[in-house]
Amino acid sequence: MNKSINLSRRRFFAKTGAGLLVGAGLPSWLQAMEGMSEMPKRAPNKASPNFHPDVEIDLLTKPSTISILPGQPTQVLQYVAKLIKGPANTVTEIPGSYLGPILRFEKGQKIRINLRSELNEPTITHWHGLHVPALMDGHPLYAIDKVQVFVYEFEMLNRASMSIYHPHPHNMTASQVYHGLAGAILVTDPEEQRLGLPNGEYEIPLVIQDRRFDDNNQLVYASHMRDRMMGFYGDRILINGRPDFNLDVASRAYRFRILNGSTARIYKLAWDDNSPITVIGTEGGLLESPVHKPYVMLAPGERLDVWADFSGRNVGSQLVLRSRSFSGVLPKMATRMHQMALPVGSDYPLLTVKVTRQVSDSPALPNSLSTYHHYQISDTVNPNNPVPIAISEGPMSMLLNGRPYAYNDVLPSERIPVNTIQLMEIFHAHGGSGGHGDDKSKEQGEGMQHGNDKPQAEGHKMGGMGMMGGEGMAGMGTMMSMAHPIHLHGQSFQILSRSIGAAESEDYATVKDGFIEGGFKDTVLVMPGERVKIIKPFQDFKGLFMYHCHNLEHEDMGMGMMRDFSVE
Ligand SMILES: [Cu+2]
Repeated sequence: MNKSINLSRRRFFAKTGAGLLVGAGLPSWLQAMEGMSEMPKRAPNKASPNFHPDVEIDLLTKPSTISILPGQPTQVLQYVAKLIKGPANTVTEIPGSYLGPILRFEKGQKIRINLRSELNEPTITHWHGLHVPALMDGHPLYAIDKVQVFVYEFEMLNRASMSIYHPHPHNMTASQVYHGLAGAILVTDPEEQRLGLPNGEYEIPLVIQDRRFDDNNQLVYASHMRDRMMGFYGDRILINGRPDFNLDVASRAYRFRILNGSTARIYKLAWDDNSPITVIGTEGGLLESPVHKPYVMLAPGERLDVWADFSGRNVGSQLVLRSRSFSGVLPKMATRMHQMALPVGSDYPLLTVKVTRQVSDSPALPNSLSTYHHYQISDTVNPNNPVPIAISEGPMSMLLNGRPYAYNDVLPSERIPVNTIQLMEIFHAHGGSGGHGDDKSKEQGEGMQHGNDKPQAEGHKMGGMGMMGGEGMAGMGTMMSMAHPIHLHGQSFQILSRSIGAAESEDYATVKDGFIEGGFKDTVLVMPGERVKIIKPFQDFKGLFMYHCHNLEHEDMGMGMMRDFSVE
């Protein structure tokens, strides 16, 4: 087993209530998870002499300090980029931010990125949203140690869209992202350029994160069992790495490229004057035409392309982007037990826009943005047999398809023939809506029973005995059930349908008008009791492509909501 991973897990367990379990002997399911987290090591990829890049970047990941709050500077981890070759606008620093620089690429560019680590623990960078070969995807298998260099070489196949770069080492993603390692990628293409959307100073990336600081301005991270179970929640909102974010604008239209870079917090974006939010794109790029929403949900890993028009507003006027109130995304049991400083689903401000300049000219919102194929069931190779992504939730582990992450532990349903388009279904295997129990989930349940089936079975038994009191197994599902932003690596997908059980419909009503359905996505928020059918292409590249919960505390820290698809 990789020693540093093992140590960091031990340290984590020692810091939390789970530390007690070590003394008592680990329960067998946890032992299984410990043993199964072993990840073989691969030599870092080197530059290929046959690859002739249009763009080359040196990307360094290192410990750093930066002033965030008044007083003492904050220790962070940071990406630093240096452009070696390519257009000058490829790398744009965000002044005063721990976030990595904005990386701008064009469709069709050949890109080389030399990632060098100065971290004291393994790391590897994943290009969340980009369609790249498995070797270039930042799989934890390729994690590098201090002073090692991993060379990425790929062609930009994505259409115009916003993606993210962030670390993806096994069990350390959440902590590295939390401490600062993340940045935005903006890809452009001729279809987007023809639209004449606001650009330059009128196109503003907005990365929303929540953080917690101690009295010395240092970042405080997960230390309690509930942080693993529910995800970690800060008590301060940072935009682009800055607290109390104000944006001075001219009285004209802007393009806001919004990314939820929080590890767990879900937002319900709305303007404080109740004017609609105009969405022109999602993770996979532009929609066919703009949609106007009273509010928009944004879960970790999701992005939004927003048209924000301040024309007609007077100099001195202000508009606040808020997160409005909603319910149902956290386990009812946990919210009953624990009061948060900045409760998830409460109403709070995110950023303030101030009109400081009058201008006479503003671009008009195009009626038509983009054309693309809408996937039909008939496009898929498995119209009657969707690939399952079953979410199971217990107090000690949350799993996908009944199993924690393990390298080379691919279920039959996780083997995907290359160059196919697949129907997939994400659902809660336990609890939540009982009304939809079809043969599919039963089959999946049985599928989990062969091989190492202990994690789920015993995890649930423990919960039933220890934490549930009189509510027992039956109440357990709904009490533990929470929302999960499920992210699939590789190509973007389209949402075919969403359905919700009657028991959850009241909570669902507080979020349902905020989902954008029409476009390409790579992360989808799955509410308790919800079933989401998606259609996803697996084209061009064979190899391991991960799927996982983008609640990063669920993805690692022992919760185990991460698996591989093997495209073969
Ligand atoms: Cu999750």
